[in-house]
Amino acid sequence: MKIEQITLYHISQELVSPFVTSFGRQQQRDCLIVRLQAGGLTAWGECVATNDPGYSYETVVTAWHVLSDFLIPALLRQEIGEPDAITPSFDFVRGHPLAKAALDQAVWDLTAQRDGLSLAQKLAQPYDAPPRARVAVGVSIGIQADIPRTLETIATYLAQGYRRIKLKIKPGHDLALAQAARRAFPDLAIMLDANSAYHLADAATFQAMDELNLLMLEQPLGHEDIYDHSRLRPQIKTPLCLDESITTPDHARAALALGACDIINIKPSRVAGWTHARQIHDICRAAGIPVWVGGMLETSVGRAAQLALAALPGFILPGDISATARYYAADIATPFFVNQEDSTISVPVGPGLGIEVDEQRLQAVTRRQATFGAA
Ligand code: OSB
Ligand code: MG
Repeated sequence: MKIEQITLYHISQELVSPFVTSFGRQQQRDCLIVRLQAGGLTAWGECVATNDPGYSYETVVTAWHVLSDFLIPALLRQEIGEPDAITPSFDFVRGHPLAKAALDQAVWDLTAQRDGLSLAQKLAQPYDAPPRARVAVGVSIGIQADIPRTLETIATYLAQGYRRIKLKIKPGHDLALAQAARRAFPDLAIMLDANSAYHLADAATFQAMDELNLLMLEQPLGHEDIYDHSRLRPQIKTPLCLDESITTPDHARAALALGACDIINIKPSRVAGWTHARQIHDICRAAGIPVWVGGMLETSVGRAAQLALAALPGFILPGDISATARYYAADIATPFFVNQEDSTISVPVGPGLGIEVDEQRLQAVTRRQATFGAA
């Protein structure tokens, strides 16, 4: 099967409420959507790069450039067999995992559809167990104006059915917040995400959290660091999770060998796609390290593929896969809802991503569009 045509869309949507982290504030959420056409099938992928190089060095502009000038021309020439085969064909581009992941997702969608499988079934082929039908999810809460408003926001999400809460922290907005959240919600699964805002010298801040029974502390130190995390870990009781530092399966192996973490957040986009995400899942599973699926404010195009990944056996912790309406008033594809009774989302069962893209809505939010390949 050869890919006949690829369309790139730069879309822009206003978030329901601003999302604030230690690296910045997002209100207008831009990203790229890719559409592949091959053998009468249409497949979709999402590039989660943003306007600012805050979480990653990639932006919507660098991703547009790398996709249109390098990755798309390389993919258009290829015969598509199994989706893993495209990963090495992108090695000639160093880095740029968010750009690569968009095409990787679409090729996984395409090949699952071709094989008459849901993406979850396609991803689960190497394992004994079938993919989960529902996956545990939690909600990631951005930095709020103050502690009382954070507690109110937590209560709002609990009322919607979420049973795992992640709070973003930054220096000066950390210990008192975590203590207040624990006091207000004694039994809740609470975790913190620092997005690389601290240094090893801040260990005392995290030691003071030892008694709070937190689910985990995500990426406290440098976004490219592994070694200092390995030095922090024995100094604190809270399980340590890496996000930003793990952008390849090699990084995952290094982190485990160095004892740098107890848990890994696997964001398929951060690791160049679903093939690497599954490899990291396998590395962690063999080492007894739990993993969960991280998020990047995806539209339902990206959320569908996160859900399929989270259905694999090693994903034993709740993922950052909150309902679509939480970020987008109207989404570009079939929305997802949280099952209130157990804080899960049902994994799509249709072929491929198992969603319907609303092409009218897609056009309405598109800022720029380009088509590659034969008309
Ligand atoms: O660090 O996990 C993160 C969003 C944007 C960039 C980085 C992160 C996040 C989230 C949101 O925590 C997860 C989501 O709801 O998609
Ligand atoms: Mg994170």
